[in-house]
Amino acid sequence: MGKFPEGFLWGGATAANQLEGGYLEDGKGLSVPDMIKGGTVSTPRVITSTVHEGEYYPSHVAIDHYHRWKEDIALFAEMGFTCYRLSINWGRIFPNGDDAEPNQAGIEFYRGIFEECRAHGIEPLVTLSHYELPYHLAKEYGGWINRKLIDLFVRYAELCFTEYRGLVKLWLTFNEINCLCAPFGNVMGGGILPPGDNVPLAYGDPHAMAWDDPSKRYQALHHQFVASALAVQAAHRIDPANKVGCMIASRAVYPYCCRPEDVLLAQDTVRMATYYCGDVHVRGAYPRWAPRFWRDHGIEFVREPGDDAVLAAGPVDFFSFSYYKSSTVTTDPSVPIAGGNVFYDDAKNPYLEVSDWGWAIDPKGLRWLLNELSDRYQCPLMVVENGLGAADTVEKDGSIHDPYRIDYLRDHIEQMAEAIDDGVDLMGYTMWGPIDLVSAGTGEMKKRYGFIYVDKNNDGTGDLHRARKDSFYWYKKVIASNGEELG
Ligand code: BGP
Repeated sequence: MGKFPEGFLWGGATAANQLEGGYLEDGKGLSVPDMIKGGTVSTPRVITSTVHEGEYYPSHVAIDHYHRWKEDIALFAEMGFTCYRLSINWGRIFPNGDDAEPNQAGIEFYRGIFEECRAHGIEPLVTLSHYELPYHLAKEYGGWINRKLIDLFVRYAELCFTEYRGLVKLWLTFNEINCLCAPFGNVMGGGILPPGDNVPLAYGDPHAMAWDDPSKRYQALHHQFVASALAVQAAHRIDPANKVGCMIASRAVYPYCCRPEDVLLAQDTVRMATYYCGDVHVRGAYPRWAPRFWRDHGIEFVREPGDDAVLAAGPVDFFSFSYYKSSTVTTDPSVPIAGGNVFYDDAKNPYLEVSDWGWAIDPKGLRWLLNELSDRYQCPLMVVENGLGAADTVEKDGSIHDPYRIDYLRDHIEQMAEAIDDGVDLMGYTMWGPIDLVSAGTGEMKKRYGFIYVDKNNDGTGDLHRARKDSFYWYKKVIASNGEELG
């Protein structure tokens, strides 16, 4: 097994809308996730057109990090984090997205967090857009379908680069930008709203799919690519020490069997899962197979003259991605489809266990993916999300034993070490959700990723106190030994 290099970044990742709460405090405007309610598998998430009084919206209080961030960062520091990935909620900085002046209280809130991180020797890694579009931009502009959002985003990004110059050097533009390649990306990724009230968002739900228009999604995605490339250039201009990465939801993709049809489908799937967006971000151009993909799927969108030059001029400095699971694909309809909250019509892989939410657990897939990305992009890579969503039990004495989480993370860290030995240039690892937070996919609290337990339930009850799980002490040792003691 390889060794992790000196200075390897170890930590965890969160997103503002999933942990902060304080959804209208100190001048913040409504964001798209603030309109999403529900949060159990039996009451799936829906988006409403107004906030329904008295109903439970998970982001409104979330885990109240807005008032407890010092305590939370101190716990991250206690584990020895050298890096903390978090997002800035755009609506704290520009409450409506198009305001003439920024909201000073929002700017100061994040400054406090970054200073606190630095005081603990933690390098902040900041996502500018993690499913957090100001609701006004979704409602009045149509979300990212509207080209005006490019300028509004770049203005917001420039303000962040200027305000936090010297405090933040590592940036990501759009979280999991490739979620716009699939219908469920409409709302969270693109701010493209459905008509009506109480509209389901669950993957596969016929109502959720009925209003989907792929051309609109790919238009929105194109605007994000242009905005990202402009932001990369601005970041470098404002502070040459800035490094900006892309962030792509990635998975290993396997053919179910060696039938050439399955192999071709796997190739097609990984292209659309990862390379479509990766190529634009890293190589600065759409891949050569994109025009055929657009034609075959009836996708039409506007690329203005000059856009290609902008993309070419704004390649990212590093490639970051989330990795939770692998996908197995087949053209054979008789092969059983995997169940659970999986987002894709994956075949059931007979060689892999799945999480309680149906995600295929596949550490070796991470090594495969790291090698593929390294060969293709030849740039530094970073795993900025990885983890196991699981229900935890609090014992009578308050302890929380989570060996399943330790096993999952250990197995993935081991495979990262193998990939480093394979020659992969890996910068760091921020596992997802070091502290329990709201699930992006289901809105649940029960789907916990954290080393730190938060007393909050799916219905919003709980006193929000924090508690260290067994995995907390385990990760502390991992970091202290720079990945040697995985015990
Ligand atoms: C990614 C998102 C995160 C996060 C994670 C886990 O897609 O970037 O925001 O939540 O997945 O997913 P879930 O919360 O659905 O378990």
